[in-house]
Amino acid sequence: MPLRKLIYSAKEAIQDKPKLYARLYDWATTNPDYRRQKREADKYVSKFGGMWTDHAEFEAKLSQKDLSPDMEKLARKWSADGYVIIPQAIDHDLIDAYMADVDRLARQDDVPMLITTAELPEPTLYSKAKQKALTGSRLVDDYYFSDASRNLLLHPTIKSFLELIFERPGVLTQSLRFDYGSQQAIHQDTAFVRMNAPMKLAAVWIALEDITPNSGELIYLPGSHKWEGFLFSGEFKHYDAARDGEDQLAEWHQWILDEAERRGVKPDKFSAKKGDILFWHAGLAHGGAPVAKENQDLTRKSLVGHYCPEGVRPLYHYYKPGQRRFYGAAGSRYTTSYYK
Ligand SMILES: O=C(O)CCC(=O)C(=O)O
Repeated sequence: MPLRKLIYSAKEAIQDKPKLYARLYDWATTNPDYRRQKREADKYVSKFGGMWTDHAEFEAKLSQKDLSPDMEKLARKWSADGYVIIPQAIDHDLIDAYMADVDRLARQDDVPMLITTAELPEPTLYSKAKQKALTGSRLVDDYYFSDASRNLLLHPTIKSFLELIFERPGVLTQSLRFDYGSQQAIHQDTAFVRMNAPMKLAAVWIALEDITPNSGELIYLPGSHKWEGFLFSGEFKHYDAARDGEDQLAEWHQWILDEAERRGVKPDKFSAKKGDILFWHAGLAHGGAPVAKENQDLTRKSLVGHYCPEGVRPLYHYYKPGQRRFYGAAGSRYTTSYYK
């Protein structure tokens, strides 16, 4: 039996026993970094650990680092609010080169770039027209084909911030290119962007154009990276449709909204200019603002990258063993769940 089938059969056999599942899952996906964090579980808000910026001794750790005043400010903001914005981090020329490269690649028959959306059971071949027609659709992992995409997603400013928070180089594990607002409900990435150390995850949102008001801006709940309390099937940070069911997903979305109300936190909007970037923490609740009918034609061009530190792996390396491969570029590594 192929390895992938075997993994799925084993998963199916135990998915109605969450405690056993959690134990076997921990064993199958273990890594030393995560084990260390779990040993210090009482030092983090989350029992799943976190980055050094989430540690109870953050201030002491910060004082031991020889950071520039700018980096220190970013670390403090990240620790407190779970996001940071760096205006004009990316040259417009690099963005223009990227947009042109994706258009060029889309015209090549031998470049099977894919888009995904919640409405489609499987990813489908990318075209601009499909991206427009399918609400919330995103071109995935174009960095696999495009040097210009890697120039953005592995930009020196992005790499140095990731190294600050991870204390190790970041590994690019997924990208999403949107031309229109995602309109995705507010969520925490720990549910869907699954790593074998759930809290060792960060994302960047790169504005590819000046973002028009009401085009479905990125929205986020400051400080929500510290909100804990909901676990799928009572055990997990990540969501699994077969194991947890749709009802739990709806409950979790509602839990985030209820927490926001209880704590009096209102969503902020990223009113970005082309070249601005926003990093968010694994636990930061965020989503795409709804777009009114009369604004559906407004573009909202953005590129999202998701990263883990070296030493951590995305979960798809386990459930799609054929994708368990890292590639190198500009002193950084990347991996993809979609292409070979
Ligand atoms: O860009 C957006 O609207 C949301 C993107 C997002 O939620 C994600 O990449 O996790």
